[in-house]
Amino acid sequence: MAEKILVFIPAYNCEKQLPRVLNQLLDAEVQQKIQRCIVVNNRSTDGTEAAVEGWLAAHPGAPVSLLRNDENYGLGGSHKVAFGYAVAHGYDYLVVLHGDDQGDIRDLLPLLAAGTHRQYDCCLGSRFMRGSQIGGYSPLRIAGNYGFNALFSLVTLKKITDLGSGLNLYKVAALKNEFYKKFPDTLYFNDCMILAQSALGLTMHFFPISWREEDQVSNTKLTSFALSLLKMVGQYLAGPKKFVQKEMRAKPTVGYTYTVVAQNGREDAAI
Ligand SMILES: Nc1nc2c(ncn2[C@@H]2O[C@H](COP(=O)(O)OP(=O)(O)O)[C@@H](O)[C@H]2O)c(=O)[nH]1
Ligand SMILES: [Mg+2]
Repeated sequence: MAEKILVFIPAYNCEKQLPRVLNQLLDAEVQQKIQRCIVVNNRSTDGTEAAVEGWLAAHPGAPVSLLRNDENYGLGGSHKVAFGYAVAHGYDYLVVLHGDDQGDIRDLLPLLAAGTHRQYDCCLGSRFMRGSQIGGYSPLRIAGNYGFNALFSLVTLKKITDLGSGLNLYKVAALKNEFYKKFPDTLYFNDCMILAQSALGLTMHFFPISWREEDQVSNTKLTSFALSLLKMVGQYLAGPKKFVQKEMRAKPTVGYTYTVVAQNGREDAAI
């Protein structure tokens, strides 16, 4: 059987951008590659769900599901929901595409066409490598990212060119043992994944993406983010294997449960 690819869109208060992100899936080549998309609404307080439902009604043939987290689990917690969903439904690969329309899923197409995704445990979109395009970031933010990429490269002894963009692909087989369960539910989840994947010997491949910040609101507070990253690096250096086992959540959640709010097509239907 052909490989099954699931797209996961984490969404929190992005009613304006989400229909544009879903429109990206209408690209003929993208449709050929993916089987389903789940939008994971992390209990948005704006019209995010109505925006998705409107889009679903306008595109009845599109295999898109709208899930709502039973509690606010943060961005990391939403990843845990999606990882669990991908395992439970037998997908081979999971693509993460942020719901606030900063990236372009078509940046993945060359990689999928070449079959590169089969060679690594994850393929991570990079905003800061040869071939990447970045718009709307301040020079300070760009410099900070390069600095942290260098620091993470040094401690992992691997060339890391992005700590957490909004376009990534994971091999589902590598997620089955839930090694990520105790990682932070916050925006630092991806950063933690990189250190953990390094400690566990999982392979990572970076590919260039285009990324823009136009009408999006970033929730990343740069100073506290930087401090949290430094703390995380310290914990990693104290013992990479112990780091992976550590409880890193402020409030451990057991189930990461969700409700399916709306769904087009059968769960196992191909596009
Ligand atoms: N800030 C925030 N974003 C969330 C949450 N749950 C899901 N997301 C999604 O996570 C993505 C990244 O968040 P964002 O604030 O844009 O961070 P940034 O783009 O890295 O500065 C967006 O697609 C959000 O819609 C959450 O609880 N808080
Ligand atoms: Mg964003």
